Amino acid sequence: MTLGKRRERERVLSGIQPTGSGSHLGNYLGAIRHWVQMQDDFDAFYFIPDMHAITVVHDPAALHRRTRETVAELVACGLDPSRCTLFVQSQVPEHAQLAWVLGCITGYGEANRMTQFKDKSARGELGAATVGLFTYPILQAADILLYQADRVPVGEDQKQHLELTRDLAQRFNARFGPTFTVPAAYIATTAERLTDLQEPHRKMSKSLPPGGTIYLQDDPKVLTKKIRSAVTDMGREVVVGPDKPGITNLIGIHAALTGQSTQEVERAYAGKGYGEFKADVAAALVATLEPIQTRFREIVADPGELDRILGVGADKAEEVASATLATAFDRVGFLPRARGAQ
Ligand code: ATP
Ligand code: LTN
Repeated sequence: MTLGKRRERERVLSGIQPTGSGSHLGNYLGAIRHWVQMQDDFDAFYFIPDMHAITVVHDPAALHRRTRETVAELVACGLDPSRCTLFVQSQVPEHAQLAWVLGCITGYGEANRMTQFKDKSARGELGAATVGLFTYPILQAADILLYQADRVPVGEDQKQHLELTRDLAQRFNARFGPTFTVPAAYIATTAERLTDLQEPHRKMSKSLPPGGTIYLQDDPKVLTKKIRSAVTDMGREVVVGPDKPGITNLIGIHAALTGQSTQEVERAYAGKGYGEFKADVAAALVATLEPIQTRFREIVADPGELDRILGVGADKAEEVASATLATAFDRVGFLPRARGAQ
């Protein structure tokens, strides 16, 4: 919150990258669906971190297309631009400006401890590690602190970046005076961490082969086929267990899609086999995704309207971001610019 002033609703902020071949079911069940629920109870800011997307090798045409498509997916899933602030990071220049200042209070060793940098820089297919990839978490801290976010709902993989954000906020406040809200993490439970259908020990991800990943845009036939050929485990009982990662994942998906607990799903399938269970998971999936897909096709067909929505979002975002940046610049001793001088 802007220090001194109390807001009526807590502010949340989160982002989803416009990378890969579209959002997947893990993104939806683990993140997007919660963002939709949060837009009424919170002052919600959601954005597309396109500047983060260029920290690994990328194709400009694909980034351009995926940025609009990601927005269309979010709206199709239920984000309502009149109830939340929806925007694209590169359209609000304050992100890069604050990142510079935060970079100047981040220790080199501190940045060097970030495990995502180590993981991604070790993966050759993403290209040689760049300075942008190294400073990725500092830009992420700027994303969060610019909006004085109280909570940041993200998956477990982002925990370390949130801790860095909190450290930087506290350090800046201590050194230059109270400026930033120190955000609380809001980490999705591991129960909602979907795994790959073909390799159920790994998280469902945009960067694994498509057979194990359910994309929100997969057509019903593909969805059914992916579930039918999902790796299952020894035995034939539909129960959760450490020795049954494939079935456990499918039970989690079924439960999340139908709003039941995993125990309820187990009870409903007592004495029934994998075949019947998988058919029902596929049907629940199609029932959830088909309406989203129909809306997506309508929304993405009107790029002018998408750009208009993003223009409104960027204006709303910039109002908050520019006020925070002005305070931060003042605190570190930058001279304010005289506007309209002749
Ligand atoms: P990649 O799959 O290439 O690692 P990603 O799918 O994690 O990328 P992001 O844009 O980094 O995509 O994540 C968007 C949100 O979705 C994050 O909050 C992340 O924690 C969540 N998320 C990603 N994968 C899963 C998953 N398998 N299960 C649950 N939540 C997930
Ligand atoms: N690194 C995040 C995406 C991201 C983000 C943010 C999430 C960039 N900036 C600010 C929350 C808040 C990811 O890979 N999921």
